[in-house]
Amino acid sequence: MRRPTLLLALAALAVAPPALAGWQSLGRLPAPRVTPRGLEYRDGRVALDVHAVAEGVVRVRFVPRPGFGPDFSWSLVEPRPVPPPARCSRQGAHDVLAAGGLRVLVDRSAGRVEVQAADGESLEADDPEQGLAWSGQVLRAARRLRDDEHVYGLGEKAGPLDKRGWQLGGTSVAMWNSDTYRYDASTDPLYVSVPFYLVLRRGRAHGVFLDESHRSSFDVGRSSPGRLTVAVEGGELDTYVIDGPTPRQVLERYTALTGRVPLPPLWALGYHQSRYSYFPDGRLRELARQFRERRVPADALWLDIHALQDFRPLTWDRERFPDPAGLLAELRRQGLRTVVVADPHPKKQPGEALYEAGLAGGHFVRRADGTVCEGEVWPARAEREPGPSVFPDFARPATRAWWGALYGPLLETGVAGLWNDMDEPSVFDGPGGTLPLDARHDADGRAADHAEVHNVYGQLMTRASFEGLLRLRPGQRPFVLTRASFAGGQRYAAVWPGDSSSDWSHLKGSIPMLLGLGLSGFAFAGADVGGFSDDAAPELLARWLQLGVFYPFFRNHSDFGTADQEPWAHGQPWERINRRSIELRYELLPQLYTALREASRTGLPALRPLFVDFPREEAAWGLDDQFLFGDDLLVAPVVREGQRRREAWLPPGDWFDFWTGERRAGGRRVGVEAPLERLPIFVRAGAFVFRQPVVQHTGEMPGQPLIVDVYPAERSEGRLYEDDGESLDYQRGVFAERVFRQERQAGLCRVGVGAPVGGWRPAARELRLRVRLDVEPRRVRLDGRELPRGGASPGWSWDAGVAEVRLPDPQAALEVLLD
Ligand code: MIG
Repeated sequence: MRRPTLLLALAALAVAPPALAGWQSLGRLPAPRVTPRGLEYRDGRVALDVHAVAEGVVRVRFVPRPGFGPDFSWSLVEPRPVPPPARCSRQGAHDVLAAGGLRVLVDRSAGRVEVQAADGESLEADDPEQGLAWSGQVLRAARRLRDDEHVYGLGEKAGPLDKRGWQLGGTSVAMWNSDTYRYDASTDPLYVSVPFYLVLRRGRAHGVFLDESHRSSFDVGRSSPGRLTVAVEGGELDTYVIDGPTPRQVLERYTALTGRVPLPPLWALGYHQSRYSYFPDGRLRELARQFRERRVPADALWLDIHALQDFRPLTWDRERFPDPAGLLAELRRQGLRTVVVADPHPKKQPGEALYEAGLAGGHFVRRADGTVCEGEVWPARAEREPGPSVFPDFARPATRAWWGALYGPLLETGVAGLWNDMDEPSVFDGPGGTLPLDARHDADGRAADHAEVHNVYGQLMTRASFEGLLRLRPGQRPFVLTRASFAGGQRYAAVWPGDSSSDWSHLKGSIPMLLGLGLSGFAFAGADVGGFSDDAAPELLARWLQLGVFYPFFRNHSDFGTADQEPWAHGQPWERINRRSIELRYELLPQLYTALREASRTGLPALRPLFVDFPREEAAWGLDDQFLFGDDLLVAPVVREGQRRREAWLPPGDWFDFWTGERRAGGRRVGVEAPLERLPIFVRAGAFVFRQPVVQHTGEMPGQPLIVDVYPAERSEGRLYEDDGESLDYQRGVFAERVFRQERQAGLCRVGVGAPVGGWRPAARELRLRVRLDVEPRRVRLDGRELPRGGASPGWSWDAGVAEVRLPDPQAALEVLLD
């Protein structure tokens, strides 16, 4: 489903030669004003600023107007970084700004800008033929694109990981949040817009962020192979160039600017079961009973729009759910939390409290003529009393506060998390499927139209939800899932890429899509496991569950009227296979949690493409059917029906088959078995893999043994992060972080565990160090004392190449010697 003709028109405009389409280009610039932040050009026609922003970050801001409006951003974290000192000079034909390790060169006579790294490496440069140009409201930047540059990110995009295209044929994408039911690999745009990309050239990385919410497009070498053209249909061309040189550094700096995913509550990382829609209450009770009786682990059940009275947000259908509080409490006693859908379209219902309060508070988006904007969404499709909806103006702080407080009764009913859907916003009978572009928003006192607010509407709704949850449940981590968002929205909600289909192309396509989201700041994301529309065949569901184990967010969800998609829906052997997949997720939770903590601290996504860790390996640049999960696991999913074996590329170094323990030399492609029961997974040599025994839900984790698999290397280090899993105390240092080390030489292996850092300690438990060795050790010593062999704890045993050392976890430093 290709949608917007407008965008095609825009793309055509963007590539037409200036003279033909009425484009004006920047041309000669006047002498700049030099300020403490950098260079500022004004000539009564255009304004161009070249500013230092932070270490490794510069900003190039342009409007074809005499000056800039307020310096406003929908995405940046406030307060903004304090800029490093800037040195401005004139060198040959250029004005030069040197700041934070970057140099910006402005060629005044041609009106061209170039950004270089301190070592002289050219990162970004205007295309020599076309630089900055404009036509009416449309602003365009044409940049040089070199043959050896690979381009990643750009948010939620179907298609290949490298936006240069499968064969460097280029791609062209737009930023315009869209409800795209039954999309496919060629549909663009989708629900989430992130105008940020990462460029990798011969192993060196930098990033470019366009801080503008108006509709934009990115032509990555498609119309012209040597050119990357960015066009925006309003606002400013406000660009941040972010240096690496490593991909990690680019991600760290981009997320320092726009924010990072907050650490989710532990339960949100468990397995979630959803469908459109589970009802009535008895169905939920039955579902809970099935999960527990069949011993399929799960942490949350989801309620979709049939749980609401006539599809109206923030209500309950009292016939289907006469006692929601009772039901939710019953589920909770079984370790199951409940997440409820909360859409942005209350019904226009005169006399009803929500609508009246919204009207009285001036909370709804208005048409250009000042009347309240109406549109048909779900409440218009209700069987009883159908009618139009109105739309909260989430751009307005007072409206966000009002909406956030409306979740109070849901929380009192026992709801654990919120699901913001339809927040593009999707409006069935609206122009282009959304609100009119001239609809009026109130951006904290500044008048803004929907053309500006459209792309951030979902992001702002999730901000209202997240901040509302924080206020209603102080000290507890919020959980919000959203369909629409924008750069910076990673601070408020996890995302899922909407309405996929139950077919293999969508399973495969979810990998580059989620990798791209992770590279765009959205490190907490997951696609509908099993696919949304259509019926999932047994093999597809099994393989998708196996892949979903490694989605940061792991939810099985399916469309109205589709066949059952629960893990047991297809009988045996599928139920057994699917249970095993979900069990693996729970075993690996300590590892995943540590990886998400890292994402929340540095922006490094848990699910990431191999080039992030191996930027110099050419084989990694286009790989999007395998990925890294945390620092040490490499996953090569099965993406085709009937596939029982596949090839995987292993980066240089040694790798171990997760299932068989077999050592495989990397730096090449290897064949690997992929029986129906499991996906190929490899572990990096020197890894510490943190696991626990299978639990039925995260509430069962306290007191579980901590299992640490130690994969051989001469010397290596690993880190484990733990905390209470639900409160915000970790922000005040109430966590436990431990460093694990190994050293091996001539028949001796030393494993050291550091004392935990931080103010939290886990419940009493056993520590099981499982050390891989070539030969059976003669003895094992713990802090100098020899341990008995056998099943006791402390004690050790040997089985198939693994020495397992068991001891009560002292929560203090210890050392184990095996020789
Ligand atoms: O247009 O709430 O993407 O996950 O189940 C349908 C019902 C509205 C779209 C979401 C889907 C959800 C469905 N919603």
